[in-house]
Amino acid sequence: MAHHKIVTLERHIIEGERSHPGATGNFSNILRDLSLAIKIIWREVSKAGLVNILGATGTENIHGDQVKKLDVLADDVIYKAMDHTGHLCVMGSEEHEEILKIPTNYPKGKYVLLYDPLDGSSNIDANVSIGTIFSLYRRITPNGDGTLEDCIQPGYKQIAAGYVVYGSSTMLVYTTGDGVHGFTLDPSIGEFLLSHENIQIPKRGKIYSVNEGNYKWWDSGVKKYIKYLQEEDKPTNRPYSGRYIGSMIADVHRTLLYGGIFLYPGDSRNPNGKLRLMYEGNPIAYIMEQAGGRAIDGSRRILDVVPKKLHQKTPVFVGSEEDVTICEKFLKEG
Ligand code: P6P
Repeated sequence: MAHHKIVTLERHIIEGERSHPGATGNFSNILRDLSLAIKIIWREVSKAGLVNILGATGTENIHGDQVKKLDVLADDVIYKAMDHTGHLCVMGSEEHEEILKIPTNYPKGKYVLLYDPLDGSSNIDANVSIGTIFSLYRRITPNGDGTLEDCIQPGYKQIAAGYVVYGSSTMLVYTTGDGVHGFTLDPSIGEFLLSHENIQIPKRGKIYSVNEGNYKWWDSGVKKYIKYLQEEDKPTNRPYSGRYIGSMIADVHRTLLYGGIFLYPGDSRNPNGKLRLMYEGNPIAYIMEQAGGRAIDGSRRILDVVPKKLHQKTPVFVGSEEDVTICEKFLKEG
């Protein structure tokens, strides 16, 4: 029987680094450390349903431990897994207004990690898939403690980005600029194994993903685009299907694998929408483009937006190249 190559996340990164002459091995160490944090988060998320038995959030569980909100726990786990490694000069978390300094007693490195520890965690009580999202940048400042300037770089400066979707199986999807690769966690050995090499998003899909409850506040271009998707006259000769999970990583992951478009537009109440540029827009945009898709904020590439604030929001239109291009035309016509 032909044995499939068993490619762990670590092996894939190291083999990838060999094709990057300048690679210094730091990146494989960073992803290894991050994947440990992710496995700890996976363990907590997978027993979340048992919290009531083990103790509801904010109370003590049967072991007498304080049960933390899962997003607070995930945030803490990532920070503590990364703060001492000597690879990072600063971090930024979607859960914290300010940048997160590296403790003074630890060495500072040349990278910056931005992360959303548990996106969509409001859905966890309904057992809906949620996700962890991360972005890696090279520092701008020469040395010492990283600064806000190191954290608010445009998305095209990312050297790596990825997400984890904690669902029926737990998958880690990442890019370092050489395509997008998916790994599935084998819980029996606690390893992420390569399961989706070089993911390419279909050039056009048949699914659109948006919260239609915001319809009345959308710009006319968005309204006309969604109405267009619901008409017959397309190559598929049938309307698109609507699929909205309301957990961005789950909606983005389905869009990446099946094609179509995920959109969170700005509207008359929130011109920049709800999703955050640094923590959601940029990492997802990098992955979508690396998979042959597109990612715009309505008028330009998300990766070209020059950030002004760490938590600024951005409209998001991401997915199959042809779908985003058609959407862009409707947005431009208004
Ligand atoms: P709405 C989850 O709370 C989240 O941040 C994303 O994961 C998700 O895409 C979005 O908000 C859903 O927002 O307004 O449609 O409920």
